[in-house]
Amino acid sequence: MRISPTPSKSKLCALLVECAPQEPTGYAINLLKAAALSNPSVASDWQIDCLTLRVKDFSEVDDERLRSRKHLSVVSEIVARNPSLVGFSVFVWNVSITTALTRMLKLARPEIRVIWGGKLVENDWRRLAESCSEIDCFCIGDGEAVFPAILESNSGSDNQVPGTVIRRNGSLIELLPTGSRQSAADCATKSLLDGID
Ligand code: B12
Repeated sequence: MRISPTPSKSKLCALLVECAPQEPTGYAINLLKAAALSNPSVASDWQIDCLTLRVKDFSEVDDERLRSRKHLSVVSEIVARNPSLVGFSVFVWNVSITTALTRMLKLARPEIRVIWGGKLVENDWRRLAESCSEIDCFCIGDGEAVFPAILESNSGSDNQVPGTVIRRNGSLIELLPTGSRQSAADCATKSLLDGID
C-alpha cells in the first residue's frame, strides 16, 4: 500500500523591511522573525522573510527620477515575493524612504497590509498616519509580542491586536496594550522594593 504524502500547506508570506544608514544589521526585524516563528501556529501558517536596505543607496542618487527608479526596483522585489503583509522598521533615518516605498507598494498592490513599527512610530504615529494614509497599522512600542499576534490574527483586515493602531474606514483605532509599559515599570519597582521596610 502506498501512503500518499500529506500535501504541504502553502504558507502566507510576511516580509519585514529595515533600511539602515550604514551596513544594516537587520537586528530588530530578525528578532521579530524569531519571536513570531517561536509561536507554533504562526510558524505553521507563515513564512517570514527579511529584507535589509541601505539609506545611502537611495541618498547617493541625486537625480529625482533615478531615485524613484530605485524605489520602484525595491517595490518590484517586494511584490515578487508575493507577501500578504509587509512590516517596515521605521526610524528617523529611513522615514522618507519608507514613506515612498509604502506609497508605491500600495499603488501596485493595495491588498497588501502595511504595518509600521520602530522607534519613530512609538512617539510619532499620529503625525505619520496623517502624512501617509497608505499605512494600515502601527505597532506602538516593542514588537516581540505584538508582531506574532498580528500574524496569528491573520492578515485579515479586522486585526484587533492590543499595542497597535489600525486604520479602518479612514479612522484610526487605538488598541491599548494589555499590560502597559507603566504597569510593567511599576511591577519592576514594586519587586525591587519588596522586602524593604
Ligand atoms: C544600540 C543603538 C545604536 C547602535 C546600533 C544601531 C543599529 N543600527 O542597530 C549604534 C551605536 C550604532 C547607534 C547609532 C545611531 N543611532 Co542609535 N540607538 C541604539 C539604541 C540604544 C538601542 C537600539 C536597539 O538595538 N534596540 C533593540 C531593538 C530590537 O529595538 P528596536 O530597534 O526599537 O525594535 C523594537 C521596536 O521598535 C519594534 N519594531 C521595530 N521595527 C518594527 C517593525 C515592525 C513591523 C513591528 C511590528 C515592530 C517593530 O519591535 C522591536 C522589538 O521590540 C536606541 C535607543 C533605544 N532605547 O531604543 C538608539 C536609537 C535607535 N538611535 C538613534 C539614533 C538617532 C542613532 C544615530 C542616527 C545617531 C547618530 N546621529 O549617528 C545612529 C544611526 C546608526 C544606525 N542605525 O545604523 C535614535 C533613533 C531615533 C528615531 N526616532 O528614529 C534612538 C531611538 C536613540 C534616541 N532616543 O534618540 N545606535
